[in-house]
Amino acid sequence: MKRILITGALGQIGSELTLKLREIYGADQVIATDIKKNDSEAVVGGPFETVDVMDVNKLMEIAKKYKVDTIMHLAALLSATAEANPIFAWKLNMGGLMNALETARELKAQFFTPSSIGAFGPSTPKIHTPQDTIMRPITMYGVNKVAGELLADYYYYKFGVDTRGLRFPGLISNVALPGGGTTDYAVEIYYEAVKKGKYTSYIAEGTYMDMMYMPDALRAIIDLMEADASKLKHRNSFNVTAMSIAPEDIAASIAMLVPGFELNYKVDPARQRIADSWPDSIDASAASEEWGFKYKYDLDKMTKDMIEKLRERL
Ligand code: AKB
Repeated sequence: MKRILITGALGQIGSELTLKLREIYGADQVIATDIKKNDSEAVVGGPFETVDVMDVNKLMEIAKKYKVDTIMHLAALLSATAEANPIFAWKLNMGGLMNALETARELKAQFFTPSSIGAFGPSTPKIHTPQDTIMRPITMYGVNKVAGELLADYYYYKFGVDTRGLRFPGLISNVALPGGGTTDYAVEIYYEAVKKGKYTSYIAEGTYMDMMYMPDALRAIIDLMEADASKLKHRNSFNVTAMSIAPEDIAASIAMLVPGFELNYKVDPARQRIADSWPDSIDASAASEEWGFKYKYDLDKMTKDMIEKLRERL
């Protein structure tokens, strides 16, 4: 039976991953942790502890208290916030990761942490970006992600920690809002479509980035963690994606369900610079071949679900 500790459990991925894992493995088997507490389901529906990932002693203490055998380390700054605070981003993203890896080593726990399309840079092939390719990111977030992938590989080779990871594209969800990412526009657009029937995008027309709906992202994490280790050649970190889209593609998909939906642009140069340095579309064939990655939601299927769920809630 798995006993899983999640850091950053109240973030965009964590809020849904915690509930999904509790559904599969049992509520008491999933220990949610975050730097702050709220009254969400992730806090009230099972064990929750307040933990700052920068505090390795507290992290170890909580992991030992619950005798965890799996650590899912999600606490991190996203690309735009990291770019605005690069020194702090290095400390939190790398320090937190190191502390979580050390905890996994001490407890001989399996380990997951997400990487990102942000690990690629302007010299990476932009279309169907291969699994193994040039990685020279120009953002602090990207530097953290490449270093993080290598560090997780190192913990496997040097200490035998069963580390695994995914290079996530922009994740679209209707539960917790993302914060400080470059791809956040692709979530905001749905909220504004339902609330106001229009949206002003900070990402320019014609800017393609990979995206994936949260249910597919959760399934990918679970499938990778359950995958037969002997089949994994890459471990950290697999390209995964469900669609390569630009703002106008999402707008066209929304307009089929929200007649008259209006998309305008007011480009934010800081986030546009980040988006322009990332691939247009990545190739997820290594993930499919090594552990059977597949996705269920394409753009229109995701749009239908997003609009239905947001209409019920807002
Ligand atoms: C971000 O935009 O920073 C994230 C990511 C793609 O890693 N959503």
